[in-house]
Amino acid sequence: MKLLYTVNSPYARKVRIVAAEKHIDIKLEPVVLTDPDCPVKHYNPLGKVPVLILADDESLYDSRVIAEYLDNRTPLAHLIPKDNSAKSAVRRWEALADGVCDAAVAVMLEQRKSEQMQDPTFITKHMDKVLRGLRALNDDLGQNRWCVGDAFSLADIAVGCMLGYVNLRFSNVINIADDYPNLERLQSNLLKRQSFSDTMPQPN
Ligand SMILES: N[C@@H](CCC(=O)N[C@@H](CS)C(=O)NCC(=O)O)C(=O)O
Repeated sequence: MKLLYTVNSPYARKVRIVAAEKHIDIKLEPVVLTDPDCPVKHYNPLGKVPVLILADDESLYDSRVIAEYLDNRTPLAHLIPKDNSAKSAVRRWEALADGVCDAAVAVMLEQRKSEQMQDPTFITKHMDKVLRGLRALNDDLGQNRWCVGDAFSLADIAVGCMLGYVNLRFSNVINIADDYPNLERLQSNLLKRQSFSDTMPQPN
């Protein structure tokens, strides 16, 4: 199996962490999405990473589909619970964490435009989603060690990848440690895991 990814994609990081936690060997192939020969569009019509290419050259996307596929590939250390309520809870945490990433990516892309081309209303609308999402995740976590129940799960991985991305792109305007202390505590627990420290975003 081969994963097409970019190093700072929070969605691709989620998949890389799931594979590492499940001890599943995947060949990692970094791609440049703007490269005219980039293979991603061939495997995913949406042109987005991550894409997992299977042995028969079939492909899987997006990150949620790939994470579930990998989780079911081995019985070891399930990251998505079997119990229906716990499973929905994990998926909801993941949906919110991914949604914060979607909004953060939208702000980042808008801010990369020349100043005259930027739409301040668009930026405010999407930054509000980021801030509301962080607040809800911080409050829902409370003093708990993990997002759902008393076990590490895909919910923690999704939230951790979102925090890594927010720190990477918005540490000048969002202070996780001061404003979201429960998420900061979760993040420092997560960073003790090799799967997280091996996949840290790289400022570019
Ligand atoms: N919902 C998708 C989101 C994937 C996504 O937006 N990836 C970004 C990189 S962070 C991308 O490939 N963007 C390129 C594009 O939109 O053309 C997932 O979970 O995999």
